[in-house]
Amino acid sequence: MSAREFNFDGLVGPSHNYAGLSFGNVASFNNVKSASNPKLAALQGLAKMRALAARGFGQALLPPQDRPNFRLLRSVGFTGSDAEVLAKAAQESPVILACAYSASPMWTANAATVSPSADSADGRLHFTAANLNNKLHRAFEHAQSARSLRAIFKDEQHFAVHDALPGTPAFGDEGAANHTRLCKDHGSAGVEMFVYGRSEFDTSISAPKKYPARQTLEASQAVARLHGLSAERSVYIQQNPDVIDQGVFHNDVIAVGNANALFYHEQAFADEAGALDQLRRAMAGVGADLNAIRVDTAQVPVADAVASYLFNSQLLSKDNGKMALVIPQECQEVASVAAYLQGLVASGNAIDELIHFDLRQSMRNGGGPACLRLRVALTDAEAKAMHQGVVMTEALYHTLVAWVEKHYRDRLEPADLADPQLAIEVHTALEELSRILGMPGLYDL
Ligand code: SUG
Repeated sequence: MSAREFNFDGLVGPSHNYAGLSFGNVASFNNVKSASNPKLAALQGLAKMRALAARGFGQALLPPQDRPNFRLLRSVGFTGSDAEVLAKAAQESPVILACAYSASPMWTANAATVSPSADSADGRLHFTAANLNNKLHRAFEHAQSARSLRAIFKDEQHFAVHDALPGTPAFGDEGAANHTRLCKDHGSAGVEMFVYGRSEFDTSISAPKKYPARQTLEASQAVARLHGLSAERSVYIQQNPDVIDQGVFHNDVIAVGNANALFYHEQAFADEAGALDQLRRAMAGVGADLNAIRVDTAQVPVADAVASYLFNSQLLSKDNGKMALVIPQECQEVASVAAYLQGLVASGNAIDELIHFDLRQSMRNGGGPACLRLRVALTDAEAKAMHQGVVMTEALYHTLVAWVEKHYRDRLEPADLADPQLAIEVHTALEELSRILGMPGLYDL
């Protein structure tokens, strides 16, 4: 069966801010408490969606989440009216208030892990919402992620949306950021590659020393079970703990795959040769040859990969049989990366085009092009069965730009999170958005 990949980009919410909440994510830490521009952030994201849709790539969006998360604030003892809850949280624990206001749902690569119907035992497309339990500010996203996915993919004949795994350290799950599907083409059975940072129970597996490993082997295995994946076509690979300690908090900061190509840094995996060998053997079973595009440390040091987000790019299949690499503007500004990319497109390998975007507002929180999107390969029947209101078109783009212009501020400082008016603005904007997208009841307001 033929299938087409859709990228579901996170629409940036009206309270996009920099709170320095992600220990281990260098950009988030470096930009702590600087002023953000929610309007510009949303427009930058929309520009990417529009441009890729105009090029003919499958493009849709996932809506922002409701902010602040009053349920979180009330569950930890802040009481009273909404305004009182905000005032008390701002006074007693600004960091918890920032968690309740986190911008992080915009990085939809972390919303869920996705297995297309060609890979699953029951022939349905499966999603498991990611529990993101490593960070307080992300640990509550899964409820709305599952709700949004169920609203879009509600036809149970085609789709299954699983709730998040138990929210304990043993099942730390960060979704598609640590999952790559390699295949001959999107419609036929593929190999699902799960990259984990540590194991809860296997003490022979080394863990990073400085920064947390967010994804466990046990979580990856549980997702594969829920999705009904075959053992021969599921590959588990350990991320190199040393690169986690250098700021590679997800595998999608050091590797990206598409179709039969894996574009990766030589230091990405704990055992590079073993990883490639496992992938080659599994891919032979689906009639695909691995095209391993390796970037050496001598060409691009890990620090430059982290600074530029070279690997947090999107690899998109084009009609000419080649692939485009969608990169953030920062890749042109880091000398080693810019030089490497010039050679890459000239090399005659699978990647023959670079498409770059200004995503600085997202990048300053450690989110590049690949963080901003959740990949979903859909057959024609599935593409018809999903909710159509989220598919990016010129008309939707213009409607959303007008909506952003109307509701978003162009400057948000940490102190603004205490402003009760901001919460009201966000609610008003999201109520209107659910009407624009044709998704009544999207939010549990
Ligand atoms: O989880 N940043 C996100 C960035 C996620 C990037 N996603 C992928 N690599 N797929 C994170 O670290 C920062 C929020 C703040 O500090 O305000 C944040 O959550």
